[in-house]
Amino acid sequence: MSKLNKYKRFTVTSALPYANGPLHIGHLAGAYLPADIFVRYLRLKKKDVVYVCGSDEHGAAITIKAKKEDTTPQAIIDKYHAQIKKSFEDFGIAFDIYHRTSSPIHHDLSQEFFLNLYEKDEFIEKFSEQYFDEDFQQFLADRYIIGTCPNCGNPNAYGDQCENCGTSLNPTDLIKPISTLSGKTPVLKPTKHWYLPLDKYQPWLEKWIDTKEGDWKVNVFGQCKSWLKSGLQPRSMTRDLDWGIDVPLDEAKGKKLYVWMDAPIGYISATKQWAIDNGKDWKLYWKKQASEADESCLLHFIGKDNIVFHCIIFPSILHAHGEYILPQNVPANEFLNLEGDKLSTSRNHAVWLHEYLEEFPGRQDELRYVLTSILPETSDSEFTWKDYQARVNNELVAILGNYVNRVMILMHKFYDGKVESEGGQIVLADNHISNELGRFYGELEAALETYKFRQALQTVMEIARLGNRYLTENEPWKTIKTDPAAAKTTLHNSLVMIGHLASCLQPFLPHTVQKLVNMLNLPYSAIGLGEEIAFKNGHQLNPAVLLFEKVEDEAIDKQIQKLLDKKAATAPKAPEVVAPKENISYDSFATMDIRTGTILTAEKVAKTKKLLKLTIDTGIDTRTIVSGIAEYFEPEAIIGQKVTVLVNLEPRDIKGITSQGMILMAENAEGKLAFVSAPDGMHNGSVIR
Ligand code: B3M
Ligand code: ZN
Repeated sequence: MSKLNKYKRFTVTSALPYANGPLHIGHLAGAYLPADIFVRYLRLKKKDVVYVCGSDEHGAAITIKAKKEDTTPQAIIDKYHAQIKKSFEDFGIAFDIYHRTSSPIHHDLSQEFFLNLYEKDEFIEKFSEQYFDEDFQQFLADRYIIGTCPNCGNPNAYGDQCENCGTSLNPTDLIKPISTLSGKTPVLKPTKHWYLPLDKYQPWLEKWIDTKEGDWKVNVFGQCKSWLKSGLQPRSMTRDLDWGIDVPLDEAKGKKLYVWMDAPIGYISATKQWAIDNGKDWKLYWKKQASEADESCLLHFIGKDNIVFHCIIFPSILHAHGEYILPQNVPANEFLNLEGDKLSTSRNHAVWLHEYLEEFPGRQDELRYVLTSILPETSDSEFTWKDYQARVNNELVAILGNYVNRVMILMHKFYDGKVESEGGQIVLADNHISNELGRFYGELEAALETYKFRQALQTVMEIARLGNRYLTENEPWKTIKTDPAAAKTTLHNSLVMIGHLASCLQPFLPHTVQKLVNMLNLPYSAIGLGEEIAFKNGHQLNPAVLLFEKVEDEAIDKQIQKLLDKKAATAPKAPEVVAPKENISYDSFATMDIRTGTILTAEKVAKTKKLLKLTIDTGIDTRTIVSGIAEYFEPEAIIGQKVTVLVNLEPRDIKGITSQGMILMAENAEGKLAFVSAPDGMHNGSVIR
């Protein structure tokens, strides 16, 4: 505990997942598994730690999902909160509390924060033009609007953030904004909102972020510096939405808090609830104390798309409030990919945690091991099922499981599983092993404390490798006949090493450690971190059980096939195409006179559903054409539309109107119609041939 040693108390958070869908391995690798490992380590170091999380139940992510599933936001959050909570429990993420932001305690605290800043006059109140969807009569905040990111050119940036480059945005920053409700270009309408003056906090933020240089991961620090460099803008903390926490002001009736204003406060409200449930004082974990030495070490584990909110916006809110501590570190991870492609909820390209737990019962630690081995700590990384199989079979089974199994089997074979030690208890009697273990512990702690969990796990595996080598070199199955005392020493030393393995594996593979202590016939509490287990004379070991089983090709092929099936099911279908007509001569084609034109007027033909009466400028003349497109186009919407016209079609009488020609339309297999129009710059009357 080098740098972290000065803290006696830790407040650890993992990003609150939106309760709008199940968890997948990308979530685990981003914000949960690293935090869980770290927290388990802190607990082993006997630190006072609270580890909080919960469901993020507000914002457009929830209401959009409700609309999609044709249900209420409440039904969505209830369903997914329960599912997510259970998956975390079954997988073994050791939160002290998994709370939810729909709880009254959270609503109260969020409003309290807002009012605190409001009363200090921190917010800028301003009327501004905001995008509004006229079809849906709704202002378009956050995920209700997409467009091109002005920073990186991503065409699917949201109104509050581009997930590609992480930049936080305002809807009016988007190039070519489109409403996700109607698919149309929204209009601007004035509305009042309360803005957090990030520009005012910028000098303070700069100073604070600079103190983190060399301490924070380079990706996190670098992103912060680049946002600061481009200059921060005030950011609205309120929204025109009907789902969320009410803005606690009379004049803001019907408005809600921005979800990123309330969600991080969820960490605090979760801690409050935990404190109530456990007779603790939540303030010790969140508020500034009389002396800095008494303050808690606040750590936010997140994925890289949440950096701006945890490093710029939430710290600004905490700073403006004044009574709260700031994050000591924000060890954000990059993204995990799957089988060569981005993980995607909408395309169903994911390994869902609840499905894994069902299909691989009792194999949580296999997934924990593989994900820890490939955590996207410094750059994006990739999960493949073949790699999962290889790591389980070649590392967990062949190295770790095999070592433990060999020692346990021999202990039972030679001594009926009983420790017989003249000295009263086993003492590790091998200098080389002692030195190596000392080195491993040093490396392990250094890696864990700098959030290098991949490296930390590899160090633990070094102990198993060392054990295997030691057994192979000393061959107790041979020396048992030639030098029984030497065989016993070898096996006793090996047993001590298994104790160390159990100790070091605790942050990583808790279910496996449970199996190990059962086999060793010890209580879980008997194994501290780095403390040697003193096996007493006469101690009886339990029968050997296999720690891991081989993953067969069949199981892996099934998973790969499942992903392929999902891909096929969500891939856009090839459009149906109408069968071709018989050939015609060039001459019959050449008889058609097709021109470009423009619709000048359009009106419905009375007492018909399908017909529009159009006046067309054909370049040759202005004429009337009756067209059967009224079900697809509003008359007002097509005035000025460029069209192509078959001008020498015999005039026809339709509903008492003489129609002089025909407008050409493209029609797809679903009957969708579109105008066929010449490119800009073609004057009316241009010939099409
Ligand atoms: N729910 C975004 C996400 O799931 C958001 C995190 C909140 S953390 C306070 O990526
Ligand atoms: Zn971008």
